[in-house]
Amino acid sequence: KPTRIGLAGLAVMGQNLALNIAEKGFPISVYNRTTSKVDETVERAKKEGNLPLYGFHDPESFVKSIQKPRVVIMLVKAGAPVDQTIKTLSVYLEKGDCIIDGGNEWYENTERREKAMAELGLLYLGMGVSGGEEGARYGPSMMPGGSFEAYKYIEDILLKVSAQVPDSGPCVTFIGKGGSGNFVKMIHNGIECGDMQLIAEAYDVLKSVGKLSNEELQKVFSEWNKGELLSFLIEITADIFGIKDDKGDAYLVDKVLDKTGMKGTGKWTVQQAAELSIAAPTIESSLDARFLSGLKDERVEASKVFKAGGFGDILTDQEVDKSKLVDVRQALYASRICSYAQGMNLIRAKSIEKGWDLKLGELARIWKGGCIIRAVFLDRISRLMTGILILQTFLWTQSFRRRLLSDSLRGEGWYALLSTQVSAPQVLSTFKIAKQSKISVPISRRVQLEQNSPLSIITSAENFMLGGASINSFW
Ligand code: NBP
Repeated sequence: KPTRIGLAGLAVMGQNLALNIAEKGFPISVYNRTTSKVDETVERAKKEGNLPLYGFHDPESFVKSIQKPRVVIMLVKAGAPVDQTIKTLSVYLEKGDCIIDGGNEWYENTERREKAMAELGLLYLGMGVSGGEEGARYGPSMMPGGSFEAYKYIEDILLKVSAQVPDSGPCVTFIGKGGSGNFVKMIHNGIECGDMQLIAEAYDVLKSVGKLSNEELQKVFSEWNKGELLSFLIEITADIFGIKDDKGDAYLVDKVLDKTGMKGTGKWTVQQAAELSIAAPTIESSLDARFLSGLKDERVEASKVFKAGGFGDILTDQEVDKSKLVDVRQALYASRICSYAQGMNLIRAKSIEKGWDLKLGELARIWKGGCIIRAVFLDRISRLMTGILILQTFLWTQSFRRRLLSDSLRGEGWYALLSTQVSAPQVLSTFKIAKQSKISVPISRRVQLEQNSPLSIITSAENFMLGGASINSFW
């Protein structure tokens, strides 16, 4: 009996998504260039409850095992491997069949392939899938874009396989035409980069200025995760502070090298921001931080010069009231709202340019579960989409950037060079401007250049104090 759907590409994402689909009762055929992964997946399907998953070692029998019109999801590395896989499979596909690229593909590649497939009478979808390994296995957020007809073929599968959020339904919706599904997923990843940077900055303030221990940090983040910051990334941040290394005598977080790379979607997001003339300062800052983190050797050298010049730690020598410092929570919340709004602004601008007619509230809804940026406040973003866009436009002003730079120049040249990285305080001060409050937010910042700690510019504790103004009252 033919299977309902096929999946080609059985690395982390493909293997788990195939098992998820099978578990939801849709018989699935699977294929991978390296056949050992096919056997591995079949083995897992047996172990995880005799799931209806069938492995094939050659592309022809794989394609022919699927019911017509055939639908094949590809989950291979973006770029040339996708073209290669399409070439391999399309030989056996027939008019009306459909290929879905579930990877993090550049949206223009998807549009190019959709056209080429149409010439062969085949339908094509570019579908962002978020949630990593666990999401793929137990319920991801899915962003399909391209042929609506193709979407309709598999809507019933996607509705069951995606993450289910009790009050807002399955985390999937038809995004729009062309490469819109990939574009939206790319921006999702850009927002994720911004989120991670903001959390890292908050961590840095608490650890370096407040000198909170890992136990205290875990308590603070767990507490934050009970309120408006409730989200996947805050949750896993809280968890990591409690994990010891494999010898069990030191905390793992203190052993992680402060150096990171990137896979591409964050960079594409920033390139698109520039193309569309949309300000995305938090997302851009997060990318800058990654670039700088990669320069480990230079940073170690610079830290020696910095210390020799008498610029030690300005803040780490000061007594700080830890209980007040925990108000970084408010800064983080404000910053995250703005970061998500920057992403939404980018999507809106692209939607207008391409005539995609994307529904921003719907996007916030399908990001509420399954994906890495899931957060409780997306509920509000979903409802208040119009308001938040206006807010964001208001928030980012050139004059504010100038103010930051001039403040920095009064300090040291170092600061001026690097201050464009600052994201959380930018937001708070612009919040202040937006609210036209009279709260004074002193700007002072330092550059932390020691070995073993992230190169980051952080602001003094008082920068993070919102005084009497609460973010909740603002929006
Ligand atoms: P990878 O991105 O690591 O790709 C590995 C897969 O690509 C394997 O199945 C491999 O086959 C196949 N492949 C390659 Br590489 N070159 C090929 C070629 N020339 N022809 C055919 N197949 C080829 O896998 P992944 O991490 O599961 O990610 C899959 C997609 O999902 C990517 O676009 C990724 O960006 C995206 N994504 C990943 C995550 C995540 O958490 N990993 C999350 C969200 C989205 P082989 O076994 O024969 O080498």
